[in-house]
Amino acid sequence: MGNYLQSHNHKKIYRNQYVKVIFWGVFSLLGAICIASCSKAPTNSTNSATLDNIPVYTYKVVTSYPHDQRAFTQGLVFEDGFLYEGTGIRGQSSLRKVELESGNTLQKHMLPAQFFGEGVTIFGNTILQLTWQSGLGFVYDIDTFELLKEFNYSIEGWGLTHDGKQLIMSNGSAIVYFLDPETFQEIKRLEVYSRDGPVTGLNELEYIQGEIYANVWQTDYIVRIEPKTGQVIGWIDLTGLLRPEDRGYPVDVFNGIAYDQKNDRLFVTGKLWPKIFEIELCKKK
Ligand SMILES: [Ca+2]
Repeated sequence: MGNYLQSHNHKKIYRNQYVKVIFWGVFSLLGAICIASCSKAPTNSTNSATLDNIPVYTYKVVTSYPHDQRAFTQGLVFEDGFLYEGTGIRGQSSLRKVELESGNTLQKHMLPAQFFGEGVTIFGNTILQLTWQSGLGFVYDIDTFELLKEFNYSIEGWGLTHDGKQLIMSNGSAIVYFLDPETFQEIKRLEVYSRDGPVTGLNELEYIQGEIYANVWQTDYIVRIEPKTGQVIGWIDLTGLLRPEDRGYPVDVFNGIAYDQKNDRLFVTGKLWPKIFEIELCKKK
């Protein structure tokens, strides 16, 4: 019996070692695949995605930067080495120029107290900023933040970006609106849809390499949208990005996507989050 047990135990040990080798082999392979699949460049190779085969991406944190934890982020863009941020809450809404590395606000314009600031985008030498329920948008000089003009719209204002020719706006629904940047009149609208139907709650936006990226309100997801059809061509799962140690005081939802086109860097943050993250995307499936 002793020999049998010894022999049996040896077999178990060998089997366990064999399993371990297989496990670490597969783990290493997956790691290699993940590294190989991570990309600073969020390429638009997903344009061929079908509804039954929409790629899912996870992320790798490249680095993080301080973010004003009083900033209720509603709009975020990166231009010529600086972040520009629009914040919300009536009485606290602002437009800011922010130094990325320090998180310091270099320039700030406060909105009149009745306005709840929303999405921002930089178009030419101007910064445009939406308000939530006032039907009013502002156009500022990018250098001085001087208010140049105002414009009106008939929907709620949430996210704002542009494709170089048209402004692209969200209002918390599944629709993205394309506006003329001179007249602010609607040119067209698209419903954003995935395999399971319309994707509602589209919030902060960023136009990146021919795609529209949109935060999905109250989730940790960004959808990548094909701008001609409205089809979702990728999901980015950012679960766990803000770690428990950064949640020691009230934080709100994930919101804020900015892209440094010159250096191909992708930044994300959230409302009242203490950090802005530079991330790379890793294809999950
Ligand atoms: Ca943005």
